Amino acid sequence: MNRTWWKEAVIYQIYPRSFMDSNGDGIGDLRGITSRLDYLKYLGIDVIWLSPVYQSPNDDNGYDISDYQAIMDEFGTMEDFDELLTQAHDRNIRIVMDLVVNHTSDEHKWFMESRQSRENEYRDYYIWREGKDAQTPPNNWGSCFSGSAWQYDEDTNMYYLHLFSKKQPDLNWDNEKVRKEVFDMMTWWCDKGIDGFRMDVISMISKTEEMPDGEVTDLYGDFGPYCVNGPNVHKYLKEMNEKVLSKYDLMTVGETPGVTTELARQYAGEDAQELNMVFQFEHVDENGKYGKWTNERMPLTRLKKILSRWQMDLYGKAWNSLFWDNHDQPRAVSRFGNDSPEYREASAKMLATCLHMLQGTPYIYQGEELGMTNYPFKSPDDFRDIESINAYREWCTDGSIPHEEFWPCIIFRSRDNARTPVQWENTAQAGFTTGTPWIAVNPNYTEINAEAETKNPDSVFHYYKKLIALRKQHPIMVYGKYEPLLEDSEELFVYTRTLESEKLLVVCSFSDKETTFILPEEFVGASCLISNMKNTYDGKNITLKPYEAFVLHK
Ligand code: TEU
Ligand code: CA
Repeated sequence: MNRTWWKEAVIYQIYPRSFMDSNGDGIGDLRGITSRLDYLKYLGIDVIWLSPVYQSPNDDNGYDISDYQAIMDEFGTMEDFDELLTQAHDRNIRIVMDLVVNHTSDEHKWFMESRQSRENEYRDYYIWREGKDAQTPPNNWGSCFSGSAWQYDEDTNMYYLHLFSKKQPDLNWDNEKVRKEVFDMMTWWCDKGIDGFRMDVISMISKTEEMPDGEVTDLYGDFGPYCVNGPNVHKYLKEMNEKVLSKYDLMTVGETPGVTTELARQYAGEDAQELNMVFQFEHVDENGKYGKWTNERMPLTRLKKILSRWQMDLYGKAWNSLFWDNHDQPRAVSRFGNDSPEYREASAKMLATCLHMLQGTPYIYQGEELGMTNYPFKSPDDFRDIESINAYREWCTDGSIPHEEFWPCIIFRSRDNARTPVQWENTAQAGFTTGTPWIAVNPNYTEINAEAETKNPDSVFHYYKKLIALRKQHPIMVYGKYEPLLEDSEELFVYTRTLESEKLLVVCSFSDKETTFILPEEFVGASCLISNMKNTYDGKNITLKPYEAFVLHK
C-alpha cells in the first residue's frame, strides 16, 4: 500500500461562520481563523478543511455560492484569504477548500442568465423541465430542505431542479461548458497554492436522463435512484482528475451520500484516478419515523458492524475518512457518548480513541477536541439552519406532528448543534466575538473552553493532542490491518491493528456501567499506548469503568 501525506495527516474542519470573529460583527471570519493558527499548530493538526468562504447570500451558510472566485463579504477579502494561506503554510499546515459544484446560488451570474429565457446561452447550465402543468412539478421528488425539489419559474413557465434549497439550483454536469467552467475555477484556486478539495455532494452531480416519480418514503418522492451515484459520475470525476487534480499535489475527499464500500473503490480506489478518499454516511444516517429527525441511538453492534465493514472492505483497495461529526451532524459526545457532567470528558476521550485508532484519515470537527456538546434549544426561534427551520415548519407548524413529539427529535439531530460558536474562554460570548453572535453560544462555555483545557493536562484537548502525536510516532496506526473482536458486545468496541510483527489492541467501553474484559493471552504484559483512565492493564480480567478506553501495544 503506497504511503502518502494525506494518509498520515489529521484533518481539522473549520466552519468559518462559527470559528472566530475578528471584527466584532458576531460572524466568524478569515482573520479570526488566522489569529487561531497557533492553537491549531499546538493541537498538532496537519490540514484544515475550510467550509465555503466564497461569495454567497448565505441561504445555506455559504453552500450556495454566487461567485466561486470572490470571498464572502462577511468573511473578509481575498487578501485576508491569501494571508491565511501564507500563515498556515508557514506553520506547515495545509488548506483544503470546500468545492460546492453540484449546485450554485440562484444569485450566481450563470443562473441569473439561465432563467432569462429558454434560448439563453446559459439555459443548459441548469436542469429545467416542463411541469405536468403550471401547478404540478415534473415529478414528486422532495428537496433535502423540505418541499418539492422543483421550483416553478414563471418567466419561462418551466421548473428548475434544486435537491437542496430553492436558492441552490442544481448544475447540469452533462453540459461540457459547465464542466469546463468548474475545472477552470478549480485550476485558478490550485494555482493560488491551495492543497486540495472536499467535494460537496459530489455523488449527486450526474442525474439520469429520465426523471420519473420516486418512491414516497415520508412526504415526497425519493430522488436517490436518479440523482445519486448517477450514470456519468465516474466519467466526470476521471475527467476532473485528468484535467485538474493530476496536475497538483492535492488531497481530495468526496462527500458521497449513498456511497457503498463497493462504489468507494471506484470513487477512491488506489488506482482509480478519481479521488483520494470519500465520506460515507452509513454510521450517521440513523433514521426514524420522521426520516433523519430521530433521537434514537444506533445500537453499538450495528455501529461496529458498519465501521468494521468499511475497514475491511477498503483495506488495501481504497482509503477511509474517519469522522463522528461535522457541520451537518450533532455533536459527537452528545450523540455517541454521554454529555452528562459525570461522563462527558471520559466518553469524549473514549470516542476519540475509538476513531483515531481505526484505519483511515481522521477528521476533527471544530470544538470536538474540547468535548463541546449539543445546544439546549428552547424554541424553533433558536434555529438558524435552513434545514431545521424548514423541517420544523413542514412536520409541525404546517404538518400534523405535535411539538412535544417532534421537538426531542429535531433538537437531537439539528445541524445547529455543531454551528454554535467555538468556546475559546470563560469570558463574554466565550471569547468568540466582542459583539452579538449570529447564533447563541452554548451556556456551558464557562466549563468547556479552550483556555481552560489547554492549561489542564488531563483535558479532552490534551487527549486529542496526544492521539495526534502518537500517529506521527506509530505507522501501525496509519497502515495496520484492522480486525474486529467481540462483535456481539453491546458495551465494548474492541479491535486489533496489525503491521508486520507489531499489534495494537483497542478496547473502548460505550457503556455507562462497569464492564469486564478478558485480555487475550497475547496481550498480557503488553505496554499501554494510551488510556483515558488511570488504570493498569496487566491482569487477565480487566474491570472497565464507564466509558473507559485503552490501547495496548506489542
Ligand atoms: O451536505 C449534503 C448532505 O447530504 C446533507 O443533506 C447532510 O447529509 C444532511 O444535512 C445531514 O443531516 C452538504 C453540505 O455538507 C451541507 O452543509 C449542505 O447543506 C448541502 O451539502 C448542500 O450544499
Ligand atoms: Ca466577523
